[in-house]
Amino acid sequence: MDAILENSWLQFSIHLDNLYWSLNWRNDRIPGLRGVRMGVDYRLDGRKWNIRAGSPVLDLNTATLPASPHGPLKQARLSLGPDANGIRWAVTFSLPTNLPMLLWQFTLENEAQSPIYVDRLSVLEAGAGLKDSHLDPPSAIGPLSSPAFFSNGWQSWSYAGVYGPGERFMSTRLPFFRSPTDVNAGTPQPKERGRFSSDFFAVLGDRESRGALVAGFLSQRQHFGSLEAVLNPNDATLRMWANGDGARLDPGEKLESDSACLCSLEVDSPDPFGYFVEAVAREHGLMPPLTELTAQAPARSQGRFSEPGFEIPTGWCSWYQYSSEDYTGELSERDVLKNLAALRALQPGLPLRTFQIDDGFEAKVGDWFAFHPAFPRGVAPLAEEIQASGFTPGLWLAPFILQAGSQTARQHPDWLLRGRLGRPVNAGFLWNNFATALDLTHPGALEYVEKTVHTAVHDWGYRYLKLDFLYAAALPGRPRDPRLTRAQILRRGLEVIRAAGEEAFLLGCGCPLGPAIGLVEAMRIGADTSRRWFPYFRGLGSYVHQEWSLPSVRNALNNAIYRAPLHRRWWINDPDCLLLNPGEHLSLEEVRLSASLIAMTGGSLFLSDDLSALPPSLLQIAEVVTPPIGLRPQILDWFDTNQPQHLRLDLENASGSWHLLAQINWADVPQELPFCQQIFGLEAGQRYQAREFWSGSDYSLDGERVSLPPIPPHGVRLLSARPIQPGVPAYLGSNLHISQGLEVAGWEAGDRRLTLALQRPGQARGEIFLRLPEAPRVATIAGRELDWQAAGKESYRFRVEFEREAEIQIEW
Ligand code: 9PG
Repeated sequence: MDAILENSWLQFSIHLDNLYWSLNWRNDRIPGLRGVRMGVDYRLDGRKWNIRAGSPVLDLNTATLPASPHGPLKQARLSLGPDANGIRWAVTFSLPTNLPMLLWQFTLENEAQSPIYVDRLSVLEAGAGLKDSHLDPPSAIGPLSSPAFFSNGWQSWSYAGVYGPGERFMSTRLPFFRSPTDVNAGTPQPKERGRFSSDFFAVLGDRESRGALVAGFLSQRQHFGSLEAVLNPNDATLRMWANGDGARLDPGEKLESDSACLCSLEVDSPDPFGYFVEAVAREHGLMPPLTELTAQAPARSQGRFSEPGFEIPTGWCSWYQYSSEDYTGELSERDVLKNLAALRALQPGLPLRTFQIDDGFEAKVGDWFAFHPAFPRGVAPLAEEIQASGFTPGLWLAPFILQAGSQTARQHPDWLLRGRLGRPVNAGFLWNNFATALDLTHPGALEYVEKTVHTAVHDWGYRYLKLDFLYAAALPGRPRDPRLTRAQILRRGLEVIRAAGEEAFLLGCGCPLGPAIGLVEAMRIGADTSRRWFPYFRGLGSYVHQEWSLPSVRNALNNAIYRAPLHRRWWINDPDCLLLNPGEHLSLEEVRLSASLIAMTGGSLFLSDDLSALPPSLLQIAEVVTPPIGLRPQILDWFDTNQPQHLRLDLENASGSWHLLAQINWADVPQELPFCQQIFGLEAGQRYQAREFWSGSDYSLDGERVSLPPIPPHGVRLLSARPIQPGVPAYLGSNLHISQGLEVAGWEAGDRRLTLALQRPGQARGEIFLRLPEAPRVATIAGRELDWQAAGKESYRFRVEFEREAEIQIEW
């Protein structure tokens, strides 16, 4: 007996003989899956069991069910078992009527006499590589003539990027140092070419047909999900499972998995991840449920983090100026006060809101109620001073991890998460020793976390918390409550923090992504930055250049690009700080690239230089990226390379609509990257006037390939491209804001005249460029005469100086 569910995108069928299912897309560019297998691995009385089939019974409900976050659903429920031990297993497939995706969920019921230990829920096994059993019919994915795989790393710092068939997975060459921090213990780190893994979700698709699939989970409340793919042309294999972590399922108990999801993805769509990422947001109540009505016209702007009033965080963070090469803090109260005074003196020109004290104030990581000698008064008085200076007080905490030798570890050995041999787990080689972690299933440990956060928010007065090293709650071990998975333990820990700091703004860092969704306002989505392009580690030189989770500008920017689709849907993305002062190892070009990409990917904007010693030329870079643009860009070549070169952001205001186009040179040598408007998906028939932000050069684009100067190593070409019409005035850009147009607060073009208003914080001074049909007869700013010069064909440069806001009148 076969069963079929279908909607206008896909057709899903289950075959009960041999138990497998298939998925076909009406759009034949999207890879289909045939012969998909599933299974459950568990242990009972020390023996391993694997359920793959067993007298399946199907209960089909093709009538549409009401209310779900994803709109109306059709469902098919498959019940299996009980197996020889009395373990029942069921899978519910749900097909949303209005979405190009299939969802399915496992339940497992223990009807045996003894507890079982769940190792793996295999929600999907597909492709030609499933050679481990006789499969009839054989399984297949595709066709995928030119396969590629997008991999998402486990936690904030872990690498995200795209691979092609002959490539190698970016795994660490320093597993001793990096594995505990960056890698999910349940996700393989393949070594051979063409084999890749991912956490939570991944994309498998075809670079030729431009069609792909997102495979992933809608949440990570119950389990950490892992994926593994093997890519060979026309022969791909995909596995996806939920890690049971060996959690105990007692007799009479039942577990329910997170929903697995397969979703179609159009590689060249302006928002390829939209359907999947928004489904995840809806699953967590961060976007309103889909209804018949909203399904017709998906309201892109809806959702908690895209409300017009939701402000993108900006501020200053102490870490990158006051830390050493081996990542230990070297901060003192004096440094804090000096920078506070400096930031205050920079008002109102540099309106950053949050002043965040990072690692270094505490006696030891884990001992939050004792302070480093450089902070003799503790941190409560500083919060007061920060507040009095007009900023939101921000504080770093690492509530789940314990530094070697901390008082907390010594006084409460029962709070520590321990491994099989009873020794405290290794939470990473940090602060020149092995750190360890709290066992959050111990009520005392959880209470300590609660007290730490409550104290920081309510007693000390910090309303912005950077919560770091959160992966420590999800390390493999033997928790005191063996019934909980690592994902459940982490999520419960975060729920306790959320409740203790209810009114605070929470930033997750070093955090496995899934379990934090809906519990934090912002999330670090990449490795730390540093004042270096390449990662640096204990003098190992270029041996560590392929470490993608170590601190470096390149590493931080890579993830800011690849994880841009999450921004304003799951949280506000935090790309880490913008370091302005190049120091000895960065170039000005690298600083400009950082500023450009941080601005274009829309996340938080934090500085971390010594603000009392910033030269005006560098300060100006901070000014032009403030306020943040806040939007998500398109990454045009995201699936074609592991170093995307082309970003596009479409902007619009009273002055009209324009495009911000970034072209990145990741190479270590200058490159003449070809430029034409088609690369960026701009209309070939439309003329544009473009202005490069950092050089101020302008170019006119008419659909032909233009030859532009080479881009320096690790540099960027950042163009604003305005469509132009003959005889119509246009705003061409400025050096006032990196968007080259968001500084325009009003625009009214009349007969031979133009009125525009500019808006910038503080004292603004710079140049704007206008396209006018004729040279100005009259030009004034706030009633005073305005200086201008011809700057090319029909283009004019105006030197402007004003405070906060000014009106400009031009007549010709
Ligand atoms: C404070 C810092 C900053 C930074 C965080 C985090 O050795 N390590 O593996 C390691 C990784 C990250 C790290 C420090 C050490 O940085 O991302 O912004 O807050 O902690 O200690």
